[in-house]
Amino acid sequence: MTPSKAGLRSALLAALLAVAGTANAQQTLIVYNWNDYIDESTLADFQKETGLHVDYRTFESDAEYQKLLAERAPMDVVHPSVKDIGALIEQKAIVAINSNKEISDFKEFAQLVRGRLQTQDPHNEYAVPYLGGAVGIALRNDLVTAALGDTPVIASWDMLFSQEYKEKLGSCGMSMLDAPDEVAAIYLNYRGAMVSAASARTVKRYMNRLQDDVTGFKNIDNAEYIEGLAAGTTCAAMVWEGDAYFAKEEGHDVSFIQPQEGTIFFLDTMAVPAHSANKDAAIKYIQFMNRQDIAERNAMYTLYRSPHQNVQTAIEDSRAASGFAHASSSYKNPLFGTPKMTEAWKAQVALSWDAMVASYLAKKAPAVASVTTIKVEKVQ
Ligand code: N2P
Repeated sequence: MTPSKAGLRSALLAALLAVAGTANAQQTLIVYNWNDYIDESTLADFQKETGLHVDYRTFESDAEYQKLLAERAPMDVVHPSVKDIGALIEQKAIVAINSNKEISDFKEFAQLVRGRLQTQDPHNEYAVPYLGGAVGIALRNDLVTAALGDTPVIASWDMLFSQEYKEKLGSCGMSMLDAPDEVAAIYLNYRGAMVSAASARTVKRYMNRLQDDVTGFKNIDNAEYIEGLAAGTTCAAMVWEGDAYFAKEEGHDVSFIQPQEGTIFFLDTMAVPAHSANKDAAIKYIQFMNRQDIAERNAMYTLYRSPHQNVQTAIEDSRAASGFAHASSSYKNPLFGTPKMTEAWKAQVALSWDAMVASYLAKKAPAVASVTTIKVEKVQ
């Protein structure tokens, strides 16, 4: 049977679409970022300005993106923690993108950010800072006040790890980050160890203690606390600060504490995996996200800290005027970075972490049937 004209036309159209589809596919950039860590309007603007389509995906932990990188999952931009950049360079998992300083230069960044970058990427060639902040404790005030009675809220990790506080707060939902390097550094420091000088044996000893301390916690997780604080199923959680401020801004009775014993200043970056099929487009993306107006929008929206000194200063000034209180007004002590970890340190943390999680899961009481959680949507 001879094909009809209409049939020919639709075959032609299908062929044209297929070609267009291929062209589009080549222009699609796959970006992996942390959950709840962007103002999505910046993605829309990037697409509008460049015509490049972004396939935006999220991960929730270091382990997750490291696995994706190791498996060479299709990916053009990744947002690794700065503490891992040295290792990623050594493994040749990421490529130099900023040798000519066309994307960023040290001088635009806050001093603490420069220090963190320099220990991992001495010439600012491989990783461009994205957002950062403090690790601390988020409290759901109404629940905590009820559970504590006369016991005061204190700016201390004791709120999560001392017997006294755990006995009171355990029943309203406690949570710890699933971030082995950050938690290990914070916990060792809190318990009085010299974090950077700790031997593998010391790490092991402290991590065993942590194993006891997290017994009874509701979650070791990086996303559920966001929903839990909003829904009132979590009352005290170790958090990345922006998530706590965001819950507060959304109208939930949540506050953020930066513990006096000291805590981690974390910093996330943007980098291009060596196996990216789309490196030029990836560089355009990083350049765009590092632009100061875009960096400011992301910091304002997510309530994390911009690495750009002048952006952060402007944001803090406008927040001070509006009464928004950051735990600390700037990049001040007691914030410290995750130490430049030796292989032995890292290996022991990883080993102890797995043992701790296994024991935690084994001891964890079966989940309460049908707890309702509310999805926190970041609406502009
Ligand atoms: C926000 C994620 C913060 C990133 N939910 C911590 N590295």
